[in-house]
Amino acid sequence: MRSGTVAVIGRANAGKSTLINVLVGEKVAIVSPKPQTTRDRILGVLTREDYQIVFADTPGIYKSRNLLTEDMMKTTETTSRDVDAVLYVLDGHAGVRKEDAELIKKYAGLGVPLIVAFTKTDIMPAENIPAEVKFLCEEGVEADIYPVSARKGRGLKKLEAAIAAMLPEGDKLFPDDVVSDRSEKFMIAELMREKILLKYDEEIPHGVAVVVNTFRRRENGTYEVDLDIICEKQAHKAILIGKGGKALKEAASFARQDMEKFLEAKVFLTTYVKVREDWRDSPRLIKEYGYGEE
Ligand SMILES: Nc1nc2c(ncn2[C@@H]2O[C@H](COP(=O)(O)OP(=O)(O)OP(=O)(O)O)[C@@H](O)[C@H]2O)c(=O)[nH]1
Ligand SMILES: [Mg+2]
Repeated sequence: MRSGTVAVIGRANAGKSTLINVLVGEKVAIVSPKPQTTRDRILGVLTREDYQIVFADTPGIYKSRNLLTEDMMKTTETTSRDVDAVLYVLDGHAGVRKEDAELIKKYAGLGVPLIVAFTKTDIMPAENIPAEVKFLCEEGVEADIYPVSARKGRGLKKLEAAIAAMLPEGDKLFPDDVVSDRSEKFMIAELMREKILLKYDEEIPHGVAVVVNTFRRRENGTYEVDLDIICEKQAHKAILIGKGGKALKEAASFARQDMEKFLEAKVFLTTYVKVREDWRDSPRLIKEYGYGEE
């Protein structure tokens, strides 16, 4: 039996969480087209007959602009130092940059094995792949590179086998039926945040935190969920709610549908929008909303 933890690292929006979700076979982390979707370290567990891979999803590498993003970068750094292997995710569609080569070399120097997943190959010309790989080699990258498409499910078997081969011999870290280290309540808050990332532009979702106040399973099997959507400015609150409450109603309805799928039960969702000026620069509020290092 092989088992161990693999830090999944790469630039923001590279496709890390998407890749983990397809490898694990269940949604353990939210995904969006905007950078900085993942804010916490989230474990996703893949158990097979002869190995168990514990993926540690991390916030994408991004220039930090406030205390929250600074904390997110710290999470990524500490996660990369406490694992058995590193999977560096490259966005093939966005193209490989010198910065990627530098980052790969940096993480390869940490003393644990590292491989590279070159993802989103479904939305780039296949003939460009060799040139990108050549560029990385010329920049001094020695790691093995696996082209994959999380969306089309291409190249995943080979990647999975290569990841498993990097792990040490050892007992499973999690029971067979566990896919994530996060609670249902955490996923509920994240699903709400995912819909906000998808529905609103630029600064609005990045300044949003979701806090679940009530998460209760009623006797008849339905769930009562009551949450706060916290934003940074009065103007953002108005945009979040929209004319006659229409925007929020739509976002909440999308979120509720996903919550119902996730919990396999009917959900009664109530949402409130609150303003907390500059919470992303308040150590106290960042902690209160559940971000930053444990
Ligand atoms: N076409 C295509 N799109 C992909 C693939 N993988 C991810 N995406 C898209 O890329 C975007 C970013 O995906 P995420 O998984 O959220 O990326 P991430 O690296 O976790 O991003 P952060 O958490 O912000 O660092 C989303 O719109 C995904 O749907 C892929 O294999 N093919
Ligand atoms: Mg992510």
